[in-house]
Amino acid sequence: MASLKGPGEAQQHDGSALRIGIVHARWNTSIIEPLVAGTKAKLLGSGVKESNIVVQSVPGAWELPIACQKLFSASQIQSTTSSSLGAGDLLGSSTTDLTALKLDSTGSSAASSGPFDAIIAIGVLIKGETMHFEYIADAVSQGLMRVQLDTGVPLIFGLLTVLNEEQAKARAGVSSGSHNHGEDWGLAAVELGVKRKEWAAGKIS
Ligand code: DLZ
Repeated sequence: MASLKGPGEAQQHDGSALRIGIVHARWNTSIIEPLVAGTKAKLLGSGVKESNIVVQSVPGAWELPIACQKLFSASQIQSTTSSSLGAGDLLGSSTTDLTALKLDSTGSSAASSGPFDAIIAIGVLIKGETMHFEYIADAVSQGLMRVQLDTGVPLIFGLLTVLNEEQAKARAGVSSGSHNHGEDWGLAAVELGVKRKEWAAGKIS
């Protein structure tokens, strides 16, 4: 019987016009590495060009929200310095930074030097014996959602919050027969990146 869990049948979306950022924590590196690899594999498999995938790291999950926010701003600055401004922000209701969004004649951001179409935040929080885990997990989750809604850029939630290393391995495709959740995050980034562009252009398919 098919599992109730998971995003259902994978949807195919063409990621060839997208620029995607990956920001990952370095804590629990042995789990982070396969998650990032699984994410990248699905981005590339969906047509995202290698040169349009930018990977940055931060020490721990706590740093993910600020890093995602500032990386997005940096991509906007990069886009305005590499060419003149477009017609304005059609992509979201953001109050910060989006005035600098560069659009081409089709209303899309130019992939290689344009602002990111989606950012994937990847971290692994493993519960210890103190309350650290609870505080970080809650704050990071809320921080990532805030960045997503403030910027209007899809921010994929690649934060594993697990009780032990075994659970982490089972979600990173490391344990035999287990599924790598990074693959789902890569697909989600492409789907949301494509849909956001369409919605921004007033297209509802
Ligand atoms: C301090 C800490 C602890 C205890 N556990 C984790 C963890 O399981 N996963 C993770 O990504 N980061 C952890 N950190 C580090 C914090 O996220 C952060 O990097 C530091 O507190 C410095 O701000």
